[in-house]
Amino acid sequence: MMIRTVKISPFPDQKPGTSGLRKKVPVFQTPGYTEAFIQSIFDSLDGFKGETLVIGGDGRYYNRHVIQTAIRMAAANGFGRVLVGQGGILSTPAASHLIRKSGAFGGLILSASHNPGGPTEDFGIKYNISNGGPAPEKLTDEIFARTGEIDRYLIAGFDDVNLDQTGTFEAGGMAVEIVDPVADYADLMETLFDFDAMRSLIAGGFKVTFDAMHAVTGPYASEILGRRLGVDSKLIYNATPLEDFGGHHPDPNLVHAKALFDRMMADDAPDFGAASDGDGDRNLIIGKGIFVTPSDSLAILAANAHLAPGYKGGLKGIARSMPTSGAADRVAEKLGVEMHETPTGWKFFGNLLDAGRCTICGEESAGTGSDHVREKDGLWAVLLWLNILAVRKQSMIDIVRDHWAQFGRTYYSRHDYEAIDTGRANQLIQALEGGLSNLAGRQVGSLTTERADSFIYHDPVDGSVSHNQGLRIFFEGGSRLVFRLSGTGTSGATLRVYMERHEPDPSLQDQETQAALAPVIEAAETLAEIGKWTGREAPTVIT
Ligand code: VG1
Ligand code: CO
Repeated sequence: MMIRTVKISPFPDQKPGTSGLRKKVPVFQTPGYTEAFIQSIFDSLDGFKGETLVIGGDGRYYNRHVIQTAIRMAAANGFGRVLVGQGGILSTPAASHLIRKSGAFGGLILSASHNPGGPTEDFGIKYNISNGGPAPEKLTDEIFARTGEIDRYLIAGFDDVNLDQTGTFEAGGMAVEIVDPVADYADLMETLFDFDAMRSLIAGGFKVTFDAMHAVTGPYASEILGRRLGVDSKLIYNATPLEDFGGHHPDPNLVHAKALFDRMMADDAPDFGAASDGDGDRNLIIGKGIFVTPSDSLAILAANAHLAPGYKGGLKGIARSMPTSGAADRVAEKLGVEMHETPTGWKFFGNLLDAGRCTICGEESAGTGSDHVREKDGLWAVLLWLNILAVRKQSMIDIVRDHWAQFGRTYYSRHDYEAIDTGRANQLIQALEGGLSNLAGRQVGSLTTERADSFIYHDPVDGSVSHNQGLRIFFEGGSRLVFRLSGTGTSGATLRVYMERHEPDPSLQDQETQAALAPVIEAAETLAEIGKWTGREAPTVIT
């Protein structure tokens, strides 16, 4: 086999963010850029000679090109086998499952998730380790250090492989297996959930709709919801993956999945609606006439998970990212199981899941998952909801209201200020952080601050410590405000402001969210002077 060693100079901007390296496509197209990052990953790993690497992506523009590059580089670097999703497609949770099931050394997931796709839009590369989960921070730090000194990459000289035909062949001395991206994952779902019960629910007239947003979950939803569960194919929208997601943001929130939201609020709405994101790890859940916040969804799923066969033995614990609301904490308390609060990003859940310290995890950004894989999993959340609905035989709205009556309602919202000036965003955070230590006891409108800090995470499994994971301000009475800068954006900075307030009284649980949170929203402006620093009068996205 011909292996070329190509000389390159380091690129200074290859620091992995919350979930891998994300840049605009033209940046990845800079000669040597993609190769430098992939080689830096390989150079940071030990002992993969002859081992298996899983490769797949969310189907966005540039996916096929980078897959070919990654296959040639895997061969040149000495991997023994690559498993590649047919057509270059693997949802993030399916890739996680495939890594675990095949005993692979690791995997490359090519995705910029919920970010838009196309020739001038976003692309991303992420490395997952042998447990199927995102590389932990220690490894992403090593990869970044390596990108600063790299001077060559290795690539084999064979032609493009045919990604569209399943089968096994040899290329450059390495086995290349093109696999069905859906089948194994769909089978895994059948081991966790009661498909008979869900089929009867749907056959009995319970209407389910799903919006795949022209992203990777289309084929998964068509197989699992359509063929295996009997959901009417006309109710599975945008099921064909497109390289530019049809020009939309494949972000399942109330702004970008507004069409689904509107359908679910109509008089003749289906009973259950859901959507997923670019790479299939996020979920949006909407019942007829009721939007369920991701934080509430995590809590309700955790409280009812035992109704599904895969979780009938109960939960070992629950984990949530710090900005996620405290709704799940109340469930953990009632169940008498461990509750963990981690920094933003799924990579922080891996240790807890591997150590058996939690079963279900979630993030406020529409990510929920369990120990069945080591990624968040959009369709998994949809199926757990459907399994619970099939057993409880109640409407979504009744299940949600019951939950609030029992545990209280946690009003929750996130305000995003996208593409703001990076320098100003950093100044805002610095100014706010500088004042945190003097904040206790201050009157802010109708609220009084209780304490404030910059969140530090101590991983209870490997003892690692992660600093600067978001600024938290707690108010008397239990309201909370969190500020952090996004680690997934590709233009300027994005400020995220997270607000929550707990309301135990059932007679006060029917308020409009922004109105219920008004004092906390005002406090955010007073304390952080968002308008002054960002020059914006209002958030770009409210979820
Ligand atoms: C965002 C979310 C975070 C999520 C991450 C990756 O990160 O807030 O909860 O884990 O995206 O999700 P940030 O740093 O922009 O806030 V996905 O679906 O991109 O893999
Ligand atoms: Co995603």
